[in-house]
Amino acid sequence: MFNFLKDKLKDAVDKVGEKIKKEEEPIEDTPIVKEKVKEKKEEVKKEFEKEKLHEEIEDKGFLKQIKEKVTTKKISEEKFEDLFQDLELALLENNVAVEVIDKIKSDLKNDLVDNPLSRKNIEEQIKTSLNKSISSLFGNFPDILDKINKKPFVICFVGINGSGKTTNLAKVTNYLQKNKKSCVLAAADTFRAASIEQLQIHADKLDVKLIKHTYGSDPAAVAFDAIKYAKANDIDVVLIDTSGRLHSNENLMAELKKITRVADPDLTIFVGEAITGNDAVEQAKTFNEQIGLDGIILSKQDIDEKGGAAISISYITKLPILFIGVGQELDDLEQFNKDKILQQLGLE
Ligand SMILES: Nc1nc2c(ncn2[C@@H]2O[C@H](COP(=O)(O)OP(=O)(O)OP(=O)(O)O)[C@@H](O)[C@H]2O)c(=O)[nH]1
Ligand SMILES: [Mg+2]
Repeated sequence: MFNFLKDKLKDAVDKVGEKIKKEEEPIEDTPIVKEKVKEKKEEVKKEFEKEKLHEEIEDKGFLKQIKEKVTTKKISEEKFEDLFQDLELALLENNVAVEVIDKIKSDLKNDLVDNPLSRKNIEEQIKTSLNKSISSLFGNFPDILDKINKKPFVICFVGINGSGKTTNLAKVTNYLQKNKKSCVLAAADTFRAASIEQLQIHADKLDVKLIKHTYGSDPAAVAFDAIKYAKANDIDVVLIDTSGRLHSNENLMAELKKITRVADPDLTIFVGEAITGNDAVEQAKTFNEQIGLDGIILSKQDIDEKGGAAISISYITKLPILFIGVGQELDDLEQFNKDKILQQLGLE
């Protein structure tokens, strides 16, 4: 699926490139290029809506592409639109949300067009402007430890199937334990085959109590029992695993609402896969609308060459990225680091 989109985009980029090369007059006077980009933007948007794009695309990474655009492009001040069209396509190709691209464009325009630029350090000025714009997409993301303000503190993990909820719940437990917080886990995914055993393996490894019922039982009751256990045993944090569900499945979303009503979590974390790009952003938006979220864990960042979801998700949802998942092991969890992203983009 992704390869199809990749080829289409490559064709488009080649065509636009050819046009730019052929063009004698200043590029901003050629509506055909603008039109082309607009068309592509619509096409990409439709493609994302139509298809469920869950496969990794083997492509030149976003970070590298942006770096190339920024470091190799020599532009005069008049060529803002030209520069931005290249950037725009690179951003689109790498799963940056359209709303975010518009914001970056408007920031750059404000910075670069209104202020006359000297040719000498134009690249530096563009880089600074991009840095500032992308920086402003992220707020100050809190450390989860600073959020823990009551006992027991209840955290619920939600998201679509296979996004990494259970694995990242275990990683967060590991992080909390390392910071002297006692934990209990709730196996509130009573639906998927082997889900309870999967969590049991993590619980054993972490040496924490797992509260579990039988498959098919009420997940809200499991969560309730785990909280009861925490209260009786002076445990700091309850971590509730839930089964994966699509936000479009009304029955399963109703079940999730019941869990959150009964458990009344202090923190509801959406776990989304970075590699799914715009899909992860859309899912987070819908889960937020339906059950209310407090933060995001972006999983599988280690296998995401593009970075679009990382750049877009917090700006679009207004939610903090609490952690990023960078592998399958317990220690493969990192705090979101804005500077690191900017560095990888070649903007610092
Ligand atoms: N590379 C990588 N793999 C991950 C990461 N997080 C989770 N995984 C893998 O993704 C797969 C699915 O992870 P789970 O934690 O079972 O996902 P889930 O959301 O609980 O899945 P369901 O309960 O079936 O909805 C597993 O093979 C994990 O090892 C990550 O940050 N990086
Ligand atoms: Mg799971």
